[in-house]
Amino acid sequence: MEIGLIGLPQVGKTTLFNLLTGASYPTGILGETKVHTGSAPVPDARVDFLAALYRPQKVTYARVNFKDIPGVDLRGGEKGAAVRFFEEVRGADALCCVVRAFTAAGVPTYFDALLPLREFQELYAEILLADIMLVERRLERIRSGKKVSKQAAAEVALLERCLAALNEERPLTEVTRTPEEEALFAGYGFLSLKPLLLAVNVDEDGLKGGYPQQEALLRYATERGIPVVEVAARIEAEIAELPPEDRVEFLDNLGLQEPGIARLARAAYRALGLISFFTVGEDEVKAWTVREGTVAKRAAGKVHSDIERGFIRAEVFAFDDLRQLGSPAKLREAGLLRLEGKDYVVRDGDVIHFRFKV
Ligand SMILES: Nc1nc2c(ncn2[C@@H]2O[C@H](COP(=O)(O)OP(=O)(O)O)[C@@H](O)[C@H]2O)c(=O)[nH]1
Ligand SMILES: [Mg+2]
Repeated sequence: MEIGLIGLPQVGKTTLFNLLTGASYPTGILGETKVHTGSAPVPDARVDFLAALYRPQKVTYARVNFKDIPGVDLRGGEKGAAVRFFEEVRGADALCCVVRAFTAAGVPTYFDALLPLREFQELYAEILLADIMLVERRLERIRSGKKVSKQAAAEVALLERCLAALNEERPLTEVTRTPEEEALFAGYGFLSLKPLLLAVNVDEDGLKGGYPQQEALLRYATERGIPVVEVAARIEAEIAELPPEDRVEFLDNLGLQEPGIARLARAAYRALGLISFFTVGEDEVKAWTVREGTVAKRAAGKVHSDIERGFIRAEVFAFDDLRQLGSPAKLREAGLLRLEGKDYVVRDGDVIHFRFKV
């Protein structure tokens, strides 16, 4: 599960990537060509709560992978200039577009002024254009083929519907498809089919008092169902250098309860359709990642293949019930401890103990 970070050059993608993954790649490189990959913990207050309760030796958060690619430079002017940059994120499961809403004297701006909405619109247009080019290429290939099979005809009809949507500036998520068409879709790596989120990289002023185009940007994203996370990458990087006990105070001064990258990591996790269940004990409290809709037996397989094979029952309670009542014993008294079978659909926040025999 990987999120591709995309954006114009010098908007703070690598700074954000470093913050998320704990890496320390150089930032501020003009004409950057390197691609970085790494994984980021998904901060979760529920895990913290469980850790405080069970006092385990080890605490493990969920993780998501990020890929940081060179900034898309559109100033060459040729049509579809972004496509070659986007090739790096063809295989990503979701995209996070980073836009610049910070001022910094030494960092060249892409436009004459700070225009985060315009950045996003231009990038979004490039995403749609990249898909248009892909559809057109595929249509051409099918049409130039000699045999016209039934499947090819079905594919042409689908691709034409795609083209119509894209030309109306609608992403491919809005094209309705039958299950058969869904299968045809799978192999293409269309960009506008991927969940998209928007990270706005702000400075301290932006955090406290807003930034240019803020309202219009938020409206534009909301209208399209695109989640927005505002982060202050540079300041957060500075705060991350401080000893942990000082961090809270600095975040507090900025009016933040937690770092923006925590929100970003969680938004990415959600955009990927992922949920967490927890296992608890004296040795480890751990968040496990499954897709929404995963059944108990499959979830057990995440923990160990033996547990999936020898699955008997899942003992389940909801994290929120535990937080309310305070202890597993009280949950039992209240009848909130459930025994579930192999087809139980795991919910986000379930605390599970698997019973199995080998
Ligand atoms: N003042 C300020 N500078 C930032 C911020 N984020 C990134 N920068 C600086 O902007 C430059 C470009 O950052 P980088 O992460 O390399 O951007 P990328 O090209 O999008 O990967 C670097 O000099 C960063 O230190 C921010 O939030 N505030
Ligand atoms: Mg970079």
